[in-house]
Amino acid sequence: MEQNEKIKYVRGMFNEDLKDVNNLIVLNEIKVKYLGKKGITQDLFKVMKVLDKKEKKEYGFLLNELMREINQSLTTLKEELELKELEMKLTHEKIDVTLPGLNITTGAPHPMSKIIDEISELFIAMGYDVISGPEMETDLYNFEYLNVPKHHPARDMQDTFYITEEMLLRTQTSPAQVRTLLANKEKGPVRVICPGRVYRRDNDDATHSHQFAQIEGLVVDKNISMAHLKGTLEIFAKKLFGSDREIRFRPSYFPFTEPSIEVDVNCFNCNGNGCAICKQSGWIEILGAGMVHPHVLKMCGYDSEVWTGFAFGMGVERIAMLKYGIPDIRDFYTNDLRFVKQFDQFEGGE
Ligand code: 2NM
Repeated sequence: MEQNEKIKYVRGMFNEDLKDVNNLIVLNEIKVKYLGKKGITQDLFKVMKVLDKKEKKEYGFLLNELMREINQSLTTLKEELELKELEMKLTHEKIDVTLPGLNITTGAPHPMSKIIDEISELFIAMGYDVISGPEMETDLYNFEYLNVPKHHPARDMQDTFYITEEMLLRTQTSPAQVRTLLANKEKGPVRVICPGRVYRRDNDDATHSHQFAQIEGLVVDKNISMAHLKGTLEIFAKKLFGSDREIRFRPSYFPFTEPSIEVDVNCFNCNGNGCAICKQSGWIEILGAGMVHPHVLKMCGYDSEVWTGFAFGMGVERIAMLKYGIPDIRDFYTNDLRFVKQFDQFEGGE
């Protein structure tokens, strides 16, 4: 019964080996050692060939029993080890929900977008439409329709970017308003503002830029007077610079308005007493305006005996610099995120 002893021996050896198994890798090595193609149990099967019938029956029975035991032990141990490894993973990979989160950086609207939106909203609330027009314009819309005479210095090569003799970069947004008046087939009332980029041949410095933003407004209706203009701009000044603000008109000149005025707001910093911001005058210039020149209305197809209108125009950067205390116009264009980020905290109005 030498072959039966072999089975006993293998069983003993297997049980000894099993004691050292403490992970799934070693378990698999043991599995290959005993059950693999060249494994120990294969050798035990080879013995069958040389046995007689009676021996074969007894040996086969014992061998089957061993195989069952080995399979059973390996399966049980595998399940135990898998469970142990899962538990290890769960304790080690636990998520600490008290750890601080990652910083998510968010964008902030550019101060120019903020102020343009705020100003637009306040005119929209008064019933204005917001219009836009091309930045590349013709001499006709930019100058001729606006009553800017042929030899006015603004038309000079020194002051305007010409593309050809006829085409130019608009020097104000008014040509868009001219287009609105011309397109109004019924020649009915018009109430629009036009925010947009304009271009002038200036040398850039802290207060000048060859490209800047303007917001111009235009109201045309029957019986529109300077009083409407003053009331409108007062609402604008109070909304943007605080409810204590007052405005004053000073006479001025624009070819497209008659009379023409400059508009000042009393200083929001010193309340009109005099400080560095208002240069000790108590007043700050915020825009130009006037009653639309009858000739401009006529050229656009309006009977100037029936229709009158007011118009105004402001430089947006200048307004934003005053409101936010920005010292240099170039800060708007250099895209320093530290600059832009500061305006996250500002909310429009009072
Ligand atoms: C200003 C000052 C005064 C103005 C005039 C017009 C138009 F198209 F109706 F004639 N739009 N804007 C105007 C008037 C602009 O900017 C300082």
